[in-house]
Amino acid sequence: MRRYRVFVVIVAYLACCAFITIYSWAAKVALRPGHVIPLEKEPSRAEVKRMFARGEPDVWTGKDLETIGMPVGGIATGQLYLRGDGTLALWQIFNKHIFSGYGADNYRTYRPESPVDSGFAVVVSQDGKTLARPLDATFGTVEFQGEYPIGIVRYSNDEFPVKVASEVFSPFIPLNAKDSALPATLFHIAVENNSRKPVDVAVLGWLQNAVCFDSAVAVHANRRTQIVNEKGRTLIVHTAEKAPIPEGADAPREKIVLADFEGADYGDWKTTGEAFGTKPAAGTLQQQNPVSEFLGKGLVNTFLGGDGPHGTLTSPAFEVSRRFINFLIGGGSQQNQTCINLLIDGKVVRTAVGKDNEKLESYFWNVEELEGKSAQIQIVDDASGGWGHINIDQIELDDRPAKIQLGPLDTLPDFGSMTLAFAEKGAAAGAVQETLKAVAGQPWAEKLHAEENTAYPVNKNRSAVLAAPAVKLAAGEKRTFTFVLAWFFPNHEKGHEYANRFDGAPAVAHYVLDNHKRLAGDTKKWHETFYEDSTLPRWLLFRLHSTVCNLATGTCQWWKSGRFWAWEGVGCCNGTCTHVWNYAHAPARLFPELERSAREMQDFGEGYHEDSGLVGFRSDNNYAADGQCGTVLKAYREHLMSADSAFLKRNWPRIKMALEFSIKQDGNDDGLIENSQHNTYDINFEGPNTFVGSLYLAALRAGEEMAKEMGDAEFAKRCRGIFESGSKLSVERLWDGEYFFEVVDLAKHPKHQYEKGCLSDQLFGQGWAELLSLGYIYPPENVKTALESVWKYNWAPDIGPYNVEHKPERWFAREGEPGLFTCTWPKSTYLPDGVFYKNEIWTGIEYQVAGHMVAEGMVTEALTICDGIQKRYHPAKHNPYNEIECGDHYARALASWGVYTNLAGYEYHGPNAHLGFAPKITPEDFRAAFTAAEGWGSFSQRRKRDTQHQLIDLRWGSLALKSLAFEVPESFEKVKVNVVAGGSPLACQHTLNNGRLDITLNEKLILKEGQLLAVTIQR
Ligand SMILES: [Ca+2]
Ligand SMILES: [Ca+2]
Ligand SMILES: [Ca+2]
Repeated sequence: MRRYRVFVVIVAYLACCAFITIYSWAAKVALRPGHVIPLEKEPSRAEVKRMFARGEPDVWTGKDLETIGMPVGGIATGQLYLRGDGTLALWQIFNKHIFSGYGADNYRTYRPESPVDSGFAVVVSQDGKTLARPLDATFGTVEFQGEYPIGIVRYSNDEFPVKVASEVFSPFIPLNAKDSALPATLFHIAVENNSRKPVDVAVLGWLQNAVCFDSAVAVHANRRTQIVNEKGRTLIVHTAEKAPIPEGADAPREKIVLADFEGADYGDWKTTGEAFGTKPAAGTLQQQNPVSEFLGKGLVNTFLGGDGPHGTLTSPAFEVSRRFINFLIGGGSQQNQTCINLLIDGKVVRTAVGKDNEKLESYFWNVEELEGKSAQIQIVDDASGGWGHINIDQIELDDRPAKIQLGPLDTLPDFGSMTLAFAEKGAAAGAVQETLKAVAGQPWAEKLHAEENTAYPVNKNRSAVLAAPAVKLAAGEKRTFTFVLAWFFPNHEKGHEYANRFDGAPAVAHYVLDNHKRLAGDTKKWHETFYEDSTLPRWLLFRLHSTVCNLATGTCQWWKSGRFWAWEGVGCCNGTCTHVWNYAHAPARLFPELERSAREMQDFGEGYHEDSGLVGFRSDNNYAADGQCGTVLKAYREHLMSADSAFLKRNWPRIKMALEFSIKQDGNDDGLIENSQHNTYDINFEGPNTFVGSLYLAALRAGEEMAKEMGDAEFAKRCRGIFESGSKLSVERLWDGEYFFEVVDLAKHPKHQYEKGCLSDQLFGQGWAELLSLGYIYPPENVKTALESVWKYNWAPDIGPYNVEHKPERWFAREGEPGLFTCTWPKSTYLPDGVFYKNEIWTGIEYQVAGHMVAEGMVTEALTICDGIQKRYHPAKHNPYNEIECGDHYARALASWGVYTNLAGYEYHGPNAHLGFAPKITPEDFRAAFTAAEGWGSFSQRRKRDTQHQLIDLRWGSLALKSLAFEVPESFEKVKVNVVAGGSPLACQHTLNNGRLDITLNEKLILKEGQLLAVTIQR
């Protein structure tokens, strides 16, 4: 909220009138043939009405349920999905690096898989008959409603006397990162007697022991399952433990060498493709790093002709006649692509991959349960990129496992514990057995075990079950059963923050239940404040908050050291990349402590270069121009979201040096960076441009503000001077009348530039400046016109025609769907070798642009862009919670929060205890949640002809306030201001300038949870 425009959207759907003005002249522009994006594309009146209407939450049923996978684990504790039918899926909680892909394959329609068996069933007895149904798609009618973080699945069936609503979530409390990062999921299973007669109801819950999930095939160990009664609760506790190597009476038989690859050819093994050639390799191949630790003189090595070729090598059938299959393995680490498989009846029953290392290492499969079967070994090279090959040697059948370097059992990444806890005392084992007997024959019940303490070989999958004791429900009566699923896998390479606080899954479950009222209560309070208690369109709230779930996926980690670390997308592109995270605003506003840790421990810690001020963009030695400037902006944002100036004081010298690094790139202090600028499009811009340039100018403004606060007047002045020059020169040299372009010598730099193109991100830094209340960095009229041009030239209601002309590298939108292109050349020659990803649609850029549009009053356009994302991610097509770019759950999508805060015209300076709002949508009646450094709550505003009422309702934590700012209509030329907190009037001063009302309280106020601050402005 920086300035106050004459034009304010008063009645939502009147906004579409604005289009008429914008587009009356549009048809006059001469467009390049091939730029097949319509200039006229205002949404219909009905569409506008729908988008602006408050609406109801989406409820999905039927086929739509299949794509849904809503993250329901704690932040940075792995990735556990709640599927549309209420079952759990994915289960990526075992510290394995799961690479979700570079994007090309991610955007597809599929049902998330569940490799771990778990579930709930409701068992009812009525009139001497026992009926049971599992809580899944087979129940009958199933409805899913999921507004992150809370998923609700409703089950009903006319043939079944009870209906069920299952509420599933992990505690999620803004500003309380630790309680939002619990490796646990809560289930509130509400069962209601739908019939006219009493009914006895029991709820069963089960969970497979998946400890040693990946290593089970390669370790000699036992899994153990116990049913534990403690603290008035019953828990299934799954662990694993060492097992003795079978010896003595059961003497090991002589080993059988299946293949040593010492022959002149592959013998009776059969090859396909080119990768294996006609004979084993003699060692290292051409252009390959040294291959070592194979046996004898030959091995399988598919680097024949480099990584490019594919192929398979398959053994003849053999009998599995020993307990283990031992072999040596090296090469690539890609699942299913650079692997060795054990096939039975042609189906893969064991698989192993290399570690992106040429050295061969011992590995083994435990195949005890397969003894006597006929099997084949198949070696696969189905990869062409880096590490697209596999090395194998010395395959043996043996009764002893090879000595491998997996390390002791309790250090394995997937070693730990899992639990399913019932919040009360469960039924006794005997009673559970009786229930199981009563439901025998149902497929889900067949595999369940109710033994109280049992150990079994680690490669056996067993599911244990517990039961809530049967209770009688009268007709219409309802009862809620509370369960907690918890996991504890501390052996992540960098450790888990959660492991600092707990010693096992049972401890996590007990913590959740000991604090159940507060954890569930605060989570629901946030959900209610954000979704229910708001005037914003419900679909929009869904969309803007859905991306926050990325924090609870494989994209994010919170290390034992306290450092927040992230990929770009799940398992893809490491190092909390500064330029991708440049877009992510949600974590900073919801969990500022996580972002502060990334600044201090990475950007100004491990990735910081003391000598130069360079911030390695993946915590390395490499410079990204946008990431470097963005780091300064993030530092200022983290300061604004702090309760005091301690963060800024600690980091200021390094923040200043980081900015000076960018000033050095500028070279002559004129405010334009002209040299080579590596950036988020994975290329370098080679001339002045406003993508990096606006970030640079915004960083200078942030530097100026921080320098002033730190009493460094000289540096503040220097920043100001460079900023003013850069702002002026950008307009002089980079403005084409409609938008900002790049000045570059294409003869010298023919590739990767955008030159006269219209880049959607051309005002990225201006959008940042808006979010940090830094004001205009270019003249307002240029900013508005450029944003309108981005809409005009880059927004396509149907991306099809343009993508037929100009194919994208990756499709993140399909024909018929809307989207905002990264870059187009509406008026000049298309650059086929221009900036990478030019023809792609990235939700992160769309949110970035939409957020900025909101700030500029282009609310209809902004909502249309967000609605486009909502349409593309409808569950009929895609998982609505998984916005994809380079990998699943891509971090850039966290830009959505910028749209949200701009809709409220939110401005905040924690250390100054300043809070302001200027709603950009329905300012006459506005209500929305907000967060501050130490508290969050609800802001509402009501505007009438002569009065404007503001209410700040603090729902959680505390809020220090010394000054406030609001926007009033132009007609309010002189006002009276009345501030009341906790029922008492507060003395204050105010100033009114151009519709901006600044209020300064005489005394600093600390608003406490549950307290209200009311401001009445009287004209
Ligand atoms: Ca060999
Ligand atoms: Ca290959
Ligand atoms: Ca310069």
